[in-house]
Amino acid sequence: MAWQVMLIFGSPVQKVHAPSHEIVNGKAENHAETPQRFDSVLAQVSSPVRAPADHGLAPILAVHEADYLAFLQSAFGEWRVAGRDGDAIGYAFPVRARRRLALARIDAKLGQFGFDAVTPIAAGTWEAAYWGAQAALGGIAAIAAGEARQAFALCRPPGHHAGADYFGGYCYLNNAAIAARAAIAAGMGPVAVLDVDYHHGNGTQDIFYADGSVLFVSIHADPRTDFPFFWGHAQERGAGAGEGANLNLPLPRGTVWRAYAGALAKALEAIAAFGARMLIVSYGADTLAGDPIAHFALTRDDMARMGAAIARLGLPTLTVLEGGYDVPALGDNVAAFLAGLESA
Ligand code: SP5
Ligand code: ZN
Repeated sequence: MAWQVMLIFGSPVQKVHAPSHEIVNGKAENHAETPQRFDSVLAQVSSPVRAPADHGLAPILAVHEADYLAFLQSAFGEWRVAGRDGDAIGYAFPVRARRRLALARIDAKLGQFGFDAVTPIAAGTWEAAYWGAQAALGGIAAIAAGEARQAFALCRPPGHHAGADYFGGYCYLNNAAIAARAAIAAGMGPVAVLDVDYHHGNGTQDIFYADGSVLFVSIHADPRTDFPFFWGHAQERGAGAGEGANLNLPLPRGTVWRAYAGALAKALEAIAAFGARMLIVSYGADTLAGDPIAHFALTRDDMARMGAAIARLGLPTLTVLEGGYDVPALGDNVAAFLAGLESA
């Protein structure tokens, strides 16, 4: 077994994002995406976690719109100025035609830039999301410099539901997309993003949908039954220059390893056929049996199998953390996946 160096990046600043509630199924529930997730992973990873260097806003602006980033930075302050308690959550959303409008009220802006009621903006949201993105960029920089063949970015809040100009699904900045663009800028392309979170990575799909320079492949719960509902269907294959560079592999609730492994084989085949020279994995541990908000039935041993299968591609790989809400088990599940990745 050839053990490769896996460098791990994360910043304690990422823990300052701590929304109290989300609105789901008509009720205010405790927010599932907690700072304790960071600690659960920190306690189980095998090597020390490095605080990333500050790569600044430029690599984030390569993915996200400037007005959206300005909104993320000012939203919580505007919410307070409007006299509101608690965290900022929108209540009206532009279904008919989302377009640039000069909106005045924070409530209007929350709807303009957000697509759900489960993703509050709290006091430290911007700082935490910013440093999560820097963790992903730290991983790319380390691989680009030849310091490591693999890296793991302990990104929370997660990123794969965030688009160029929208937040949602507990995500604000798309860490995987920011890393992919940075890898291309460093001459490491072609890049493939493999998304194995339980939920479809709609933000990553949207960012690269008409691009063609990045292959996006996602294995996820069928959006006919599961969040994010409006993206992730098998017929979404990319557009224009990105035609054919988007592959969705939806699976039913209750999926176990046997069926999952079949989809994973198709995903890996597509990545090889694309000629990827760099891989970014959006890893969510919400595919395991017992996750409180998701409905697949993979096991911890399956995490090691999944990691090993991905490693057989033989590509330099950055893994970024997405979901996984069984907090006490999260660290062990991530560690099992990373051990699999290192074992091939
Ligand atoms: C990154 C990521 O995994 N985001 C997932 C966001 C999904 N949030 C909405 C899921 C709602 C599921 N409802 C379960 C209610 C249990 N009390
Ligand atoms: Zn998820």
